[in-house]
Amino acid sequence: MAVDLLLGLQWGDEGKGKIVDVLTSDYEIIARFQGGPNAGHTLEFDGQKHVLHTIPSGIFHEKTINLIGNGVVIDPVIFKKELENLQKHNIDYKSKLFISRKAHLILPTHRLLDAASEASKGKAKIGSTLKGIGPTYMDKTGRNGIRVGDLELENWKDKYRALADKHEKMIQFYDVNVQYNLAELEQEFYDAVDTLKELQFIDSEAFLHQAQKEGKTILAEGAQGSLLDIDFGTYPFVTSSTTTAAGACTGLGVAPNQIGEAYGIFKAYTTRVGSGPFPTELFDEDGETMGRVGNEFGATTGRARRCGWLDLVALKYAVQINGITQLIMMKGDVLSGFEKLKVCTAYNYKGEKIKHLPYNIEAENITPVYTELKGWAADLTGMTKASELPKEFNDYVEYLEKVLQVPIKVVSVGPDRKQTILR
Ligand code: 2SA
Ligand code: MG
Repeated sequence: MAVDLLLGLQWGDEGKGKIVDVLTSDYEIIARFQGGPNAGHTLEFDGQKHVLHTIPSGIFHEKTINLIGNGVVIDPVIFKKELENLQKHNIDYKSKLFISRKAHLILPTHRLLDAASEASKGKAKIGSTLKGIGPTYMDKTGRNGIRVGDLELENWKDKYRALADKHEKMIQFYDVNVQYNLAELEQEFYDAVDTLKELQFIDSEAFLHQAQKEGKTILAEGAQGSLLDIDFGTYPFVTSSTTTAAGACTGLGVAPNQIGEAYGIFKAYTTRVGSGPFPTELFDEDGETMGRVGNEFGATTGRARRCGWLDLVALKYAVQINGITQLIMMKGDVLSGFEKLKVCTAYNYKGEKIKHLPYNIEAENITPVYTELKGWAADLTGMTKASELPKEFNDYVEYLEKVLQVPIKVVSVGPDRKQTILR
């Protein structure tokens, strides 16, 4: 059985958590392949809201197996809190949550290094989530990291000590004001590691190969979005992992020819949290309306998200890099009430009209070229069938399909599982 992918195509927060949750009844295994607790996947059902950071979004389904792959970075402290929340809701996670031995651990000092690095950059800061993501992936590629499998060794604390001591020197080197009490943080970390060790650590690539052989259905769940990819995103304002389709291969051990459907998920407009270029960003009432109606606040840090019109140039780029086969459009309901909708179909770049994402998309070089479409007034949030959707909404969707050359199979009109319409 091929492995299907679900990927965010913008700057994250497209609504992946909700869609994985909706799709999970079709899959036996959900696997996260990159990122860590910088992600915030929000799920709403039965009048309750849950936010997951490291745990795959299939955890609320009774029979679904959830795998945290080798490409993920895990902070035991945050992970423990996620488990406690599951416990509160009587989710029996022990039998259906597996962790790759090759996944790397986020240490308390990685978080401190993240803060020190950001503080040292001043105005040029990345706007990271301060979860230690960058420093942990640096230690991974620098071949210094501590992996989940190391926790099974007698002497893992020696390894930990050596790395944490080195980190402390690095924090001093940054020469910025980062306050901390390492003894306290370490106690919390050790406690959380004990909880983590109650879970099943596995050789996850072997597990997945076996599952594929047995014909099990597998969905790889992406975190963040394509424009935050370490290679293809708006570098350096990106995260430190491969958020695009290739990341599922390196983050799970799935061969490229074993990828099946690639579902691409995007919002009907664009948002971004943190620093970095954003050509279609709005600073007016329209942007303010999107933020307010769309409740655009980070699920992990609570930060207000920047909002703007849909950028089809950037979206097309993401569709191509990921080989997207089906699109899912989120938050169409937020655009209800706009008389006119704009979509960016080209850029004016250094005096020239271009239709691709250039090396440098800083605001001083680029102005978006917009196409205007008619808006719709109707409230979509109570709709459950494609036949109920207004004509202007369908025109909007069909216009996007024409530009992107990929069908939009699902539209979401609200946060609840039920507010999902198949086309
Ligand atoms: P990091 O922490 O090193 O990965 O940050 C680097 C950049 O990546 C952005 N980033 C994100 N953007 C949107 N959503 C993310 N997750 C949370 C959520 C965000 C939150 O799902 O709501 O709660 O604020 C996410 N994670 C990383 C980040 O803003 C930096 O620009
Ligand atoms: Mg999110």
